[in-house]
Amino acid sequence: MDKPEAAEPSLFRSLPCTFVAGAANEESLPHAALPEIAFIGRSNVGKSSLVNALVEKKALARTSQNPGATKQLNFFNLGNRLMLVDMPGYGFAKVSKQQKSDWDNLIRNYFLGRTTLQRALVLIDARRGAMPHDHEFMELLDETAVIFYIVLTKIDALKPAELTEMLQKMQDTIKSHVAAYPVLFATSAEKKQGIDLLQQELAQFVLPG
Ligand SMILES: Nc1nc2c(ncn2[C@@H]2O[C@H](COP(=O)(O)OP(=O)(O)OP(=O)(O)O)[C@@H](O)[C@H]2O)c(=O)[nH]1
Ligand SMILES: [Mg+2]
Repeated sequence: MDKPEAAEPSLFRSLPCTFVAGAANEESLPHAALPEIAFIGRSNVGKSSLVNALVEKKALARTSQNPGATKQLNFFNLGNRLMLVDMPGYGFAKVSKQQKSDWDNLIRNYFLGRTTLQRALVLIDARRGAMPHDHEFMELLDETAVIFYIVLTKIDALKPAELTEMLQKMQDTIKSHVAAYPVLFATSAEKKQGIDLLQQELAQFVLPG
């Protein structure tokens, strides 16, 4: 019998992925040409690690154990067929108030105006759950009608019972946001858990080759 078609995740593995632009302000955003997926969440939640895990390249996006690693909107071009946008974190980054509010404004304006944006991924640390700042951003996505996935990160750090409890909590969060897609993703970039399901979901936005 013939083997079934290779599943979609191989797309992410096989396509080259390169850093194409870093934007610290609206003027330096690259031309909006490809479908885009944006990664947002608190500082240190694991955005850059998830980008690397999805495209299966270890050190494409810079990660750090110190919050505030990503300092601009970083655009990664996947085979000229999809753009992944790794964003600075909100929350407790050790940066000035001015810097935080500049990043918040840049991110807000991006969500308001980016015509090629297909989905946002709102990353939530599975050990902590959604914090006030997460809810603020999810409300912004509700208002701007940007459909978002809630993606739990670092699930390797939880015991099974803790994960079950957090998944339940997140189902309630999904229900409270009109723009939240009704399927929850639970991932570990470190242990490569849940990455294939997310790859499959995002494959629908990759332009045909
Ligand atoms: N245990 C565990 N740690 C993780 C996982 N993903 C990321 N981390 C760790 O979390 C820390 C922050 O990861 P980053 O990917 O840099 O986080 P970020 O959200 O991009 O952070 P900023 O750019 O500062 O906003 C690093 O020390 C990672 O090694 C995971 O799946 N499991
Ligand atoms: Mg980062």
